[in-house]
Amino acid sequence: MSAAPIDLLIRNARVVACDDASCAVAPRGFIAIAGDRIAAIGAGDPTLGEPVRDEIDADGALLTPGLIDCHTHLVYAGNRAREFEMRLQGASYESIARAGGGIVSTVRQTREADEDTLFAESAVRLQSLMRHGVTTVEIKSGYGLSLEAELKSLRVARSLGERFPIDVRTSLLAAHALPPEFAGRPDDYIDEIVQRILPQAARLGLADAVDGFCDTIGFTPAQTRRVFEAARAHGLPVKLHAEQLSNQHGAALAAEFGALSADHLEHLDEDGAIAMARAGTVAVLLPGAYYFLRDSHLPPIELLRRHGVAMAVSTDCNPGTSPTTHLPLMLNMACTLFRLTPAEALLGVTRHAAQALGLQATHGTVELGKVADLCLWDVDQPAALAYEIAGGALRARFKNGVQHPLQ
Ligand code: DI6
Ligand code: FE
Repeated sequence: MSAAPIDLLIRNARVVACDDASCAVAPRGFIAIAGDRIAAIGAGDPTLGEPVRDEIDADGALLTPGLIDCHTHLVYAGNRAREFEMRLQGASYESIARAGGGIVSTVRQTREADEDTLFAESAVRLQSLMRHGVTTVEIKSGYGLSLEAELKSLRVARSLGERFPIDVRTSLLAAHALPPEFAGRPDDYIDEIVQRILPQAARLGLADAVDGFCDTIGFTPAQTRRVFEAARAHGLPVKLHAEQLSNQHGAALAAEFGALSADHLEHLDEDGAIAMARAGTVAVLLPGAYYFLRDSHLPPIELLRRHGVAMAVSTDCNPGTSPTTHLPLMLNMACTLFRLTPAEALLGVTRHAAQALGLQATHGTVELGKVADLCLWDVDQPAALAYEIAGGALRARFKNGVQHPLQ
């Protein structure tokens, strides 16, 4: 037992530990928390020399790491329900985007919203994520697409992390779509990103990483490379929306820059998977977008497994292709649609999601010395977390060692 005073003792918890093949559940035991860290883990009842400030009886509930949603676009204004109706009548996502709808319609609304409104609309989604067990979230910009509006979005993301008990990691996604004022001049917009937007975001400390959308309705590999070079020059790690609608070999490009992750990957080929494996780039799978677009081109899960690429699972929370804040539902979709095992899915929202954010040293597992971000679930076995369709099994959520009500 550690010498530090214990701030919180959780008794009678069954701790879940997963490897790539399966999840193991320890017999009932305890977790002791000192400050924001896990200070002791043990079987049965603890014999503590130190005073214990607070104590909780988990009564046999499963204990997992707090969930990590490593890919969201949750700062935006408005919604795209009208576009949803158009797609139900046969319009495609690409045709709507090419006709000036899609991402650009959210850009209009996000630019018009003042900072408080943008904060309030985004806070609703953030609180919903938290109710579903999320303790760390990545939030991208990408609905501003101008210096002012990109910085506004990143500031809102940062203040969400300050106002709510959740860690927010931000990514600058200025290279998400071509803003209307740059129509026909994509390379000029890339100049704007690399000369003004990215340096400012970096200087103000508003971006933890840089992302891009490399696709036929996004940016070319050559344009993406320029964004990555600027990120590198400013000491920021990169990640990429790659191979979502077509194969642009974006995953290999991302891997060349040592990317934290390459995301979507429905059209990834074997060379891309090999490049990712070599670089330690995590594959972030987004079954919500696959489902919502009624995609039928499955990401090559078997290739990723064969080459030992770590797989994460995330909501992709965004108004156009994945309007969801239910990360546990994504576990079910990852298994049902992509045939991940429940263990792979759970790793995908814990250890591998931490890796996708570069946080694996401190987050993503229930281990001595790690940050005490934890969830207690009213289920009998780990697979039940992926089995339930949008279930509500979360009993308690702890952020930095403190339990917060699930309002
Ligand atoms: N791929 C996506 O699925 C989201 N962004 C991207 O590059 C969709 C964004 C949107 O449609 O608003
Ligand atoms: Fe996305």
